[in-house]
Amino acid sequence: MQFDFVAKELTIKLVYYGPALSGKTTNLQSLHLLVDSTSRGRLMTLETRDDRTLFFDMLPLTFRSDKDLSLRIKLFTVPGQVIHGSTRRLVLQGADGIVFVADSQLAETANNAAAFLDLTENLKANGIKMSEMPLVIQFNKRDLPDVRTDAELIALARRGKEPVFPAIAATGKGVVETFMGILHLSYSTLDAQHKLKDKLGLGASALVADVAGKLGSKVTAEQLLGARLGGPEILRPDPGSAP
Ligand SMILES: Nc1nc2c(ncn2[C@@H]2O[C@H](COP(=O)(O)OP(=O)(O)OP(=O)(O)O)[C@@H](O)[C@H]2O)c(=O)[nH]1
Ligand SMILES: [Mg+2]
Repeated sequence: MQFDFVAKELTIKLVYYGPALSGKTTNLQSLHLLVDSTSRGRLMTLETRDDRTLFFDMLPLTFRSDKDLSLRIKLFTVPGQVIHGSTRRLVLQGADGIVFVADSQLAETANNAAAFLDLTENLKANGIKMSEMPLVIQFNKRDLPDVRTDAELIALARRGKEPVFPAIAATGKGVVETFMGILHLSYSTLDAQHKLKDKLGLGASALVADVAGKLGSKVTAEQLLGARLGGPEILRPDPGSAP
């Protein structure tokens, strides 16, 4: 997090992490299409010829709240391919929250688990405990055959404390819900550490309602956050529920 007192500008960094081809870049592309041009910056991508992320993608979003506060959200993706481990560690630095994009296909279960372990290790290498990092899990590619069942995902969501969101990033389904989930959790965590509500006059729920409105969402912030599987409330994450 960075806060510029003169400009009243708060910058939050959120990172989309997960195995290769799970749909991290697609999440950012879908958000880029949804956000109107006054709030979004250029989506920067650096890919190989076959569309694999080489370094990272970055999408900057800017929202001005009615409290005259400017909120900049920088969304990053990491490259999922196993060989890019050190790049993932670099991109993770300074993250205020993480979306773990898991691939729902049964055949990808082991790759999800390996990427989750890789995330834990990279956070540790950066001196951060998994339990201290706001984290939401997205199960993407719900449209494909041979995927983990809804019941299985609900059971997994109930076992862990991380909010779990289903998605079809390719059509945009669940993308805003996931984004709101991590924004709410990250801002709540920053608020608890830095008393942002007292200092800036803006709490997590008001922030999410504001951003949802500016995203042109037809449903309320509560409905977006309520799209998580298996639980009514967003809680602080605990470690130990690898997807
Ligand atoms: N069927 C289906 N395909 C999807 C979905 N989301 C993404 N894809 C496809 O999956 C492929 C990989 O998506 P990317 O977004 O490039 O994956 P990535 O996680 O950024 O991959 P790396 O950059 O290699 O880590 C692309 O062909 C996408 O179109 C989805 O919800 N359903
Ligand atoms: Mg990518």
